[in-house]
Amino acid sequence: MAGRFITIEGSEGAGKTTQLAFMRDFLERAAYPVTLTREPGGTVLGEKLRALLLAQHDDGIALTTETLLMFAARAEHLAQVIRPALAAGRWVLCDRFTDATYAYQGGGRGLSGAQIALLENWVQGDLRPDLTLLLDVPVEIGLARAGRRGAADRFEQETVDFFERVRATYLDRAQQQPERYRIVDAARPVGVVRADVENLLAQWLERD
Ligand code: Z5A
Repeated sequence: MAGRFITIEGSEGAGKTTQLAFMRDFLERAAYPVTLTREPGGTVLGEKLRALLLAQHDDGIALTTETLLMFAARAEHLAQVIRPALAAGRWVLCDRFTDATYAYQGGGRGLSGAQIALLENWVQGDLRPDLTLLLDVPVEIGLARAGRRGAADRFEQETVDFFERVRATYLDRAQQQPERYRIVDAARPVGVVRADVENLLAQWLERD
């Protein structure tokens, strides 16, 4: 049986990494084989590209370069990790995927959705996540959480307006694709968000 591809998205400090670990535990308790991974990253080359993407560069990075590097890491991730795991019947839980490109390079930086869709179709073929959980949190709450973690990376230094556009793009995409997306109010305490996420997963498993 083919596996399932589940992604988790959200703007800065939404709690994706925290909730993804709970999701893995929840699925493993139900005896599903899980592969936990992240973007950009998830492979040796992808993690090197991630380091380049998150680092500060004196001359900056052109938007086209940034987008192509995201998709280069994604192509490697699909070839080395995601497609083999799905073919082996594993459940792939991925911290961010192409919705993040629409939100950050699209909504945040202004790249057109049509250009992102060209790369999405080329790199992924018809592979899309089966389920995407959007952890939605007001920007000021997310930034305050992320700020407690230490030095800010290249994305974390963006303006509040940038993160407002990212959040709005995610919400817009979720509203346009209700079959695939589930929106979770992630401004609440960790345990409350976890209970919601597990309920959503359980409902989705019943329906699947
Ligand atoms: N990016 C892109 O531009 N284009 C793309 O195509 C892709 C990515 C794939 C790295 O992503 C950057 O890459 C990202 C977008 C860009 N940049 N930004 N911003 P990342 O996902 O690896 O890194 P991140 O976005 O910086 O992670 P994050 O959002 O900051 O963290 P998170 O995973 O959502 O949250 P967390 O690590 O689980 O929690 C953060 C802190 O909050 C931590 O101290 C927790 O204990 C705390 N926390 C978590 N949940 C709660 C609740 N419910 N209440 C209180 N405190 C909480």
